[in-house]
Amino acid sequence: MEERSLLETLKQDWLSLPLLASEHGADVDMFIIYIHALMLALFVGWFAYFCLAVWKFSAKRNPKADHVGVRSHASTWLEVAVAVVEAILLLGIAIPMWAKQADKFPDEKESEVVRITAEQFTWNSRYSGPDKTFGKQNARLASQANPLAYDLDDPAGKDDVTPPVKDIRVPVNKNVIVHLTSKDVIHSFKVNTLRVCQDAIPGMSITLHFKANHPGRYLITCAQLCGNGHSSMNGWITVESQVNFDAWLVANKSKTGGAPVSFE
Ligand SMILES: [Cu+2]
Repeated sequence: MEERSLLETLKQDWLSLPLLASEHGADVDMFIIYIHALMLALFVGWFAYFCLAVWKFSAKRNPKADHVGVRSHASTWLEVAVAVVEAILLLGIAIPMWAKQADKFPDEKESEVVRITAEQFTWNSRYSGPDKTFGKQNARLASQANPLAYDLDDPAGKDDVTPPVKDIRVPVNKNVIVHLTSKDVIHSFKVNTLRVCQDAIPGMSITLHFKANHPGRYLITCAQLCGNGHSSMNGWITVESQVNFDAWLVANKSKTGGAPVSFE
């Protein structure tokens, strides 16, 4: 049997973290562990203080109330120490981690770029095809047959691939850049296994990136209450080999011919 490290046991058995399938996710998991360690220390510390107070200041031991109260400054220093630890977690770890994700984008040319459009209550994806250029979209072209308003005359869009809704795929061990938006209300694209969660906002295209390093089929959920079908707003992101991914794109290209498919 494969030996599991203490860290893996802690993550899986104690914290019940889901499978980790992305490169940056290891930092997120470590951060979750640090927060839990601080919470554990606070819990043990406060509980010990509570027991001490019940024992030390019982009516039997202190029949007469002391109106001066606490004379030592230990509690003040303890509070300062907790605030310092929290500041280190926020300024030293959380913000730099966020800045790294937000600023250090991989090169689009060397990445797989996918446009994901959220709508009540599903996920649409679109890939740019061999020319690596997405066809234009124009709000004036929106209709029931073309709800995401693709410009069907734009040559750049001729090789675009629009897979069926809720079926998003990415190659393993390759940087993926997502251009995320929403057709109607605010949604949030969340994939626990990839440690990815980003709001999708109508009128805005928000980019995010990740590198999935573990093949599998992972659940996409919507992490923003978005209407009465919110709980059913799921989808699947499949992480697979480049060969399988390319074959899937070709298969979908021939099926849809780059034209929009109908929505659920
Ligand atoms: Cu939603």
